Amino acid sequence: MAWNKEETINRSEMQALQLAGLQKTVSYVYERNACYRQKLDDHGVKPSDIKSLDDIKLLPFTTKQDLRDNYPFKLFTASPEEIVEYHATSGTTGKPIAVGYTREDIEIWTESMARTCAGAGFDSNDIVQNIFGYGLFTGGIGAHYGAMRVGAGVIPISGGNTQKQIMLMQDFGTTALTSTPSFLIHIHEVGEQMGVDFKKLNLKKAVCGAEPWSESMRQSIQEKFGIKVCDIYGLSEITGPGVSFECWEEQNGLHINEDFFYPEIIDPDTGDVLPAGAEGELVFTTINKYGQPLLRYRTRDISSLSYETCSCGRTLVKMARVTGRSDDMLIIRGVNVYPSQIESIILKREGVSPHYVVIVERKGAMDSLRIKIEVTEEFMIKAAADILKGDEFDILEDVAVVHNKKRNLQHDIKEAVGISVDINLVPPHSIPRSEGKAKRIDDRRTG
Ligand code: DLL
Repeated sequence: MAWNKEETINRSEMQALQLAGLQKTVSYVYERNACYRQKLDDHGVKPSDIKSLDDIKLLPFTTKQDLRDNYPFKLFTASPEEIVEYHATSGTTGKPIAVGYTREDIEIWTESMARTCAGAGFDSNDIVQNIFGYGLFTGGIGAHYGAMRVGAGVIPISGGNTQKQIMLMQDFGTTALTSTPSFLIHIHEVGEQMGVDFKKLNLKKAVCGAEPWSESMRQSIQEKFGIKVCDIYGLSEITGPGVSFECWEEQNGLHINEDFFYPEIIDPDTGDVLPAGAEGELVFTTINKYGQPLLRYRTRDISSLSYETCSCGRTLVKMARVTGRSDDMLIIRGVNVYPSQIESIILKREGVSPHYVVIVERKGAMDSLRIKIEVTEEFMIKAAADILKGDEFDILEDVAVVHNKKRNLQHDIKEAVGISVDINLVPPHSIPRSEGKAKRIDDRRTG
């Protein structure tokens, strides 16, 4: 069930809201922020030039570099007295990107997250274990605001503490989870070792996101926990989690809260706006934000838009699952490769786990890909038992199984992605686990 009436209004009503929001935002940043005024003047555009939604094309893009150059607060439009909350991105190198919210921004964020939670079937009967990290990362607090708004009871456990996560699921009778998908897989793995059958717990649903993941990973989580899982997308710069969300009914594409965040898809090379259905870089303009509104922010995330009707009744445009960031995209011998393409193949094979790292190396002038994948515990136990028994035939059979697994994976990846890869099958638990976003790429190329 939709949470707000704006989720089901018709296209012309939505466009009227969007145009009003866009005009207000452009005037607001022009009047209140010197950097934006300069940028718009340099571009030769005035707020009064925005007469239709199409005129958004007149506006310059904003990039991550603009936010870095103006770190921490130079792109804020609200005064310090108006800002009530700060967050920052988790950038691994250099300074993070700072974001600030006014009271109105927190309200919009909370409503976006309430729509997300309601979209995934959360309500006042639910006990939500919020595994997204609390702190500067927007995941924990964003999910907390939304789950509370739909009336659920929130357990603010944050990330990490795997055994305690499992204990609370059992003791508190958790019904709903919010987490990165990779950490849920880790929780399941630890629980299995403790002899926990997650399907016998009260768990029913989850909202997962914050990192690229595949449809096969969703199927795997649904199957392992016996729950239904909806995707959630967002980025700190725009609002945090809740920019878009999947509905329980279709689980196929994410409805964008487009009355708050106006989406475009552009060709990442030329900046040209692409039509509905075309794949390209997602760009958002916040049209209802006061702390740090962003005009045509280039997300680097690759997706496409669909205006087709959805059986859930929402009319909000849908974006396709984000397969990866354009800066996560590896170009190997001229071929574009996303780790999530590889993930969906790995997950279809038996005997290997969803724990993998894609290693990029340069040998001479050639880039090559090596994928480290853990074999499953069951497979390892059988092989170890055969070695202990000393039965040569069984041991040889295990070696043949490993060999075939490698060959089949190599074949499937070559078919799907178009390049040859090396496969390293490694023992269970040998790849480091993350408590938040998983690190899937190890790029060892220099220069
Ligand atoms: O990850 C906000 C968030 C928290 C989203 C909790 C969903 C749930 P950042 O740390 O700024 O914010 O990272 C944003 O993460 O540009 C995408 O590249 C990636 N990302 C987020 N959600 C998804 C998703 C949060 N569902 C960056 N699928 C974004 C794929 C995602 N990638």
